[in-house]
Amino acid sequence: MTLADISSFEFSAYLADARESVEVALDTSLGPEKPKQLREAMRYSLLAGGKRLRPVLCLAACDFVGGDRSLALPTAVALEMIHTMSLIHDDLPAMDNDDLRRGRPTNHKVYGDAIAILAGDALLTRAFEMVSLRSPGVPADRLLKIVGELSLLAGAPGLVGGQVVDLECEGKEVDLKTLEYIHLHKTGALLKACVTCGALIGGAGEDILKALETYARGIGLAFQIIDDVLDVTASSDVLGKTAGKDLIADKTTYPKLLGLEESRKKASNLVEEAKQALKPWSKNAMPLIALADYITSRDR
Ligand code: GRG
Repeated sequence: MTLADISSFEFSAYLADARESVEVALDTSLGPEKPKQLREAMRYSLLAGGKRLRPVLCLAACDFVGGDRSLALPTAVALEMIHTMSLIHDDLPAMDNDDLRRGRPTNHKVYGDAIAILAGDALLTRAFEMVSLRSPGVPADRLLKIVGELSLLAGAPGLVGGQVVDLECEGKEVDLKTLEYIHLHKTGALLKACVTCGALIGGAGEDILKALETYARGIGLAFQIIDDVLDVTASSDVLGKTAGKDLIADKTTYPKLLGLEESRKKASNLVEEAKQALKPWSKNAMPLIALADYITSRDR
């Protein structure tokens, strides 16, 4: 990629456009669920804003392989549903016990623990409905692969496994290897699924999928390192969630093990490695490259 390519690519316009289509699709993804309380609890968290990084990554991966982005929207919505349900459950008293998320009281603070758990469950199952029943125009074999990806990312090999190790490690000495395991599962697995699913919908071949896996590993780990850094350096107002939580919960983080500067350096090196993986396709990769940079430059 030349410097002219980089400067002519309008990342903020790209991001705004992708986010707008995601917001519309999220809004229409929830029908008139009954009972009303469940519907409200699902909408409360799903439509509470957030950076929408995961669905945007899915769309960008579809763009990257020359796919039709509109076909990837239901899957992008599914990925944001899984992310949102994981936040609802993570905030529960039995887990991270938090009362602020996306700048508002957490789901269980508004609807109670039982409804929050069930709203999370309903979003998780709705995610699979979005892919299997609400993705017109996508060949069935691609949808089946995506259902497989989502199953792996959400369950024991992904989010749930990472969360359990994270909970087990609270208040204990944790080495870098274990910390990396937690982050790659709790956070990295979802980001990997976003790019893999977007690329699968666009009809990516094995070589591109392999390169995207390397890209996703880099941005996934970098994203969580920056999350740890922001937990120390940013305010709750800017983050929209409780700052300083890792220290309170006695969690091992990258800043705790490496210090702030080294953590930032590590994140930046990982992002460089991620971008490097896409070099053979650099012209089409501008949105994914810009998203990788956004991960380290973000302030919330
Ligand atoms: C998926 C079945 C299933 C269960 C979930 C609770 C749990 C198991 C896992 C916890 C996963 C978790 C909360 C990881 C943290 C990831 C993270 C850094 C989230 C913050 O993401 P942002 O900053 O948030 O992108 P916004 O609000 O912008 O979307």
